[in-house]
Amino acid sequence: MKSSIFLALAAGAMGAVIADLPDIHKGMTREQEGHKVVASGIAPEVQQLVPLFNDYAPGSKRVKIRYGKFALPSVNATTAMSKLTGEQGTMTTMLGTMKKPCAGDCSLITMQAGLEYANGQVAEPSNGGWLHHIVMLVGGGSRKDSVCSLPVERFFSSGNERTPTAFGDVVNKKVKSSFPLTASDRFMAQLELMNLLPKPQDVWLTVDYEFVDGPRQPGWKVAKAMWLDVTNCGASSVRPPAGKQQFKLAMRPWTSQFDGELLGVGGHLHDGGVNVNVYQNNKVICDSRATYTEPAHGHKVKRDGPHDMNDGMAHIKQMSTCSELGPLKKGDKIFIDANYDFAKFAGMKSKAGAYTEVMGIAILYAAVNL
Ligand SMILES: [Cu+2]
Repeated sequence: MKSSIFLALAAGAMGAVIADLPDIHKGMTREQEGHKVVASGIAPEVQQLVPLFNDYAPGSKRVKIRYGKFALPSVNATTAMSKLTGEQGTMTTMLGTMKKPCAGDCSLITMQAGLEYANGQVAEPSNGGWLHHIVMLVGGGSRKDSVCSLPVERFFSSGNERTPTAFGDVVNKKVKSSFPLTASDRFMAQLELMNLLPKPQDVWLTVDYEFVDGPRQPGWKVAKAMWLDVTNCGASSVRPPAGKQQFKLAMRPWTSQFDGELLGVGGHLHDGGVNVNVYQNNKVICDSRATYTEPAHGHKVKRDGPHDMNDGMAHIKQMSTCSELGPLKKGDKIFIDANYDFAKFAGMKSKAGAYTEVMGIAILYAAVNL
């Protein structure tokens, strides 16, 4: 069971977001928000930050937790992982027990992943640090996944675009929801990081959590993440059909056990992808489309998902998202299909010249009545 869970989570860079959030930082610098840089020292494991969503969730707190350290190999080093993926400078790991923002009851409002160096300086592509992807799960008690029969719930994911995820309608405030946690919950993650520099570097994963302490707010709905995948509950990666430039990958419908409100959804594709359609009872409720970077030259690193590498190829820069999608009813059939066109957008190829595996995923968030 365990290995299949981890396989199912070996997904690529992911930006799950409820809405295209406006400037949530309200003009504050990182320092003003409370992010510390400790010159030639090590930044604290837990930092209190200024809350950003008090207007949605009165009394909310915001905290940054650092996880690590993680030793990134040089981009020139060949590792077991780089042999597998063809991507140099990467490392993957499972985090078994991660510190939570609260020990007892609290409710998550937003989360945002990041990457830092020892002193707290942001690790980003310009200085070599790449957050390839993270998928976070919560286990313990009666936790189970919303879509697949896993004894853990997949609730958060991010790629290097580091898009914040909201567990409620924090922009328009029409639906009140959060992701409640209890003392028995355990956080775990599947993580892939990457180095762009020709020297090893140590980095720390960060997660900024905004949350409300105490039991779930009366009358608030519960946020659920639905991991919709063309491999259904499989390993997410699909070998492109041989000899085809255009193809469609489709998922078996998932039947909702929930009543609630659909908050938002965004797709995930690899290069060559055009769009992900999300269906509710055979009607498209979101057409999540890929936009590509302009091709540029001078860099050899390949990667999965949105980025700005200069390797002479156009790559997926962003996937559009949809929000406020209306009601979700028990019995609704929800599914996706993913469309690829290698004639229009170049697909990734291995050194041997074969197309590498692709994905078709969408993460749908709903506020459900529980
Ligand atoms: Cu992927």
